[in-house]
Amino acid sequence: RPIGYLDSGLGGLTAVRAALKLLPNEDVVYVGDTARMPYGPRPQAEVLQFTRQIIKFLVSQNVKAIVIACNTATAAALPQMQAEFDIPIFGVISAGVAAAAKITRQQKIGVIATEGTVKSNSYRDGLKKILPTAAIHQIAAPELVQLVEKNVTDSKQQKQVIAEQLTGFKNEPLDTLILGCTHFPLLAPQIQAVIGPDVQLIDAGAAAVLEVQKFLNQADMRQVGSRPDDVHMQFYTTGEVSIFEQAATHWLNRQNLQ
Ligand code: DGN
Repeated sequence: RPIGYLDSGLGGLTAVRAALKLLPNEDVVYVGDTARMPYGPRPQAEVLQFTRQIIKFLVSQNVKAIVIACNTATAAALPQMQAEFDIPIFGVISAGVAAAAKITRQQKIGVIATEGTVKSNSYRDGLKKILPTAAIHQIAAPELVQLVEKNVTDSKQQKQVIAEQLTGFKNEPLDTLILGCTHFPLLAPQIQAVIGPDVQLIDAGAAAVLEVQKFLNQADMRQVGSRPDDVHMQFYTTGEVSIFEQAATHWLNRQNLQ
């Protein structure tokens, strides 16, 4: 049985990318809700409703576990979805929090995310529980989502938008920066170039897949039999198929997607 992933668009592919490395034998069903993205500016109740719809679809595809590979949806819906569905459901925020808490040295932590995730304060609250004295600085960076969704590959334009979105960190020296939107790891090298080489970047989606790996091992739910080059991956989008396929192929660095 496959593992299900969902996002508002292409961002959850960063979790799939991590899964290709960490869970190379596991089949994948992915849903990108491109027609209704971005989730960031939407009310939490609406994001919760969308998340529930997609989880119902994934359950109908007979998945054995689900990763809500979207921080905005995790912030809006995770505990409720875990209560409603009788299947293991993972979010990305607690994994990102744990990874950042482990790696930070000076407890100066930045978070870039969507408006919805920043407003929810999920990262701040999660970090404060582990590191009560940490300095946490959150910034909404919705334009970075558009860079990915619009498949902007011009490095000058990328750099300019990233620098603009991160200006709020100018007077905030950081040692760790949480990429609190699953779209952002696709721009990690460019973000690193703007923020400087000394700041450690945290990929929350990849951290979540690590949790899934641990869970599957413990629960003895690993898929056996299929080889990494034989793994079945199915992608669904609510938006324009050809645009999604082109961008997903580019970002996932794969030849062809189904
Ligand atoms: N990729 C989603 C996240 O991690 O929050 C959000 C992107 C969006 O819909 N704005």
